[in-house]
Amino acid sequence: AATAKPLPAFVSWKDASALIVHSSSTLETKRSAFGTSVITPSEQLFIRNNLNAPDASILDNRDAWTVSIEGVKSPRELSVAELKTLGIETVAMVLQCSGNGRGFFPHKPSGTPWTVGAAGCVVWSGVPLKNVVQALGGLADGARYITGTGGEKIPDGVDPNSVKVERSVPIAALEDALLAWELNGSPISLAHGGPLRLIVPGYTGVNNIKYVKTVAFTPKETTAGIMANRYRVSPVGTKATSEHESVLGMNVKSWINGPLPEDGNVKAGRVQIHGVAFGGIEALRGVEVSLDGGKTWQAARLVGPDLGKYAWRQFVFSADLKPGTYTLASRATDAKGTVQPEQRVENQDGYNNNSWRDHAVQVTVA
Ligand code: MSS
Repeated sequence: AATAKPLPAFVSWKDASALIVHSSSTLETKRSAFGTSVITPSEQLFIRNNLNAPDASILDNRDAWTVSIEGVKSPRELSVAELKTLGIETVAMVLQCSGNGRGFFPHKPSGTPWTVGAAGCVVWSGVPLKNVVQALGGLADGARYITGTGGEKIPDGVDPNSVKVERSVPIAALEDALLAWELNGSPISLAHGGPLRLIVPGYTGVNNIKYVKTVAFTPKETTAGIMANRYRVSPVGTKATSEHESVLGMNVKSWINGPLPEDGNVKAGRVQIHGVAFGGIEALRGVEVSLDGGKTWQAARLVGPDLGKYAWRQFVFSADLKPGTYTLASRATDAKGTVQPEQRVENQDGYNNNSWRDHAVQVTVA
């Protein structure tokens, strides 16, 4: 067996036993590490960076970091210290990479083959972005998108537009967006986007811009490559263009985290089947469990505190299992009544996989 890769230096503080190191910029939480509490500890949270993180010295004086706010009546730069005077809000939410579940696509898309662990439920604290807009005189006319830009250094000799991390989300996201400086009760680490991160609850990971340098309220989506022709849902065999759907709001999803095949045989008798379920951009209504590969379903019980519409809930289904082989599946429903589908939507780059069948697990009870 291949030996596990060591933790990259910028995340050396992470819990190696809870993580799969795919590369120096992609780390996945092990399915068995999600546990049954609600919050994913920062030490266990996945990492995905498109560019090298900026130098750690940007954390030396966090309050001095500035973000430029554009597309408002009085555009200007604000320091984190100033932002801290404008309000405080806290949100618990699922942070999930658009490509989580890519590893289940049969055509083996390029990109990290995440199974379930490019996701976590975390708590951010910062200032509501709408407070900042208000302090700067309100939105400029024609603002239809929130366009956030990351603070990475662009490598020499490459076209900035092709690599910079800049994403646009619909202006409706202003309702719940934050400029956050805290993650799970600590100042945000460099790896997760400190000193300041744009948080867009309900939207896929890529829309949550780390080391945010500019927030612009724009009439159009950015033409940066990461928006214009990447992170789009295009048919298998076709290259994505701006005509294809962008990864924005997350869809309803759940998966089982225990028992898992990797834990070996399950002892016959009472078994607590548990996992996580979330509505994505909608709230969660409920989740069902199947012991027979999706032929029959029964309601599972949501456990632990409800941390709001953007957080996930842990669920449990208590079953008496006789010896045999079982295909355990879970299926969530969001507040609008949309049910997690059986099948993934096939697409070239392996985005938005919420297929309950792909996430089912086979266990042997003995
Ligand atoms: N930001 C920045 N600035 N840069 C980069 O690269 N990435 C993305 C986000 N943000 C980036 C950013 C992605 S892509 C993701 S997922 C996320 O982030 C992650 O997070 P963490 O913290 O976990 O690492 Mo996919 O959709």
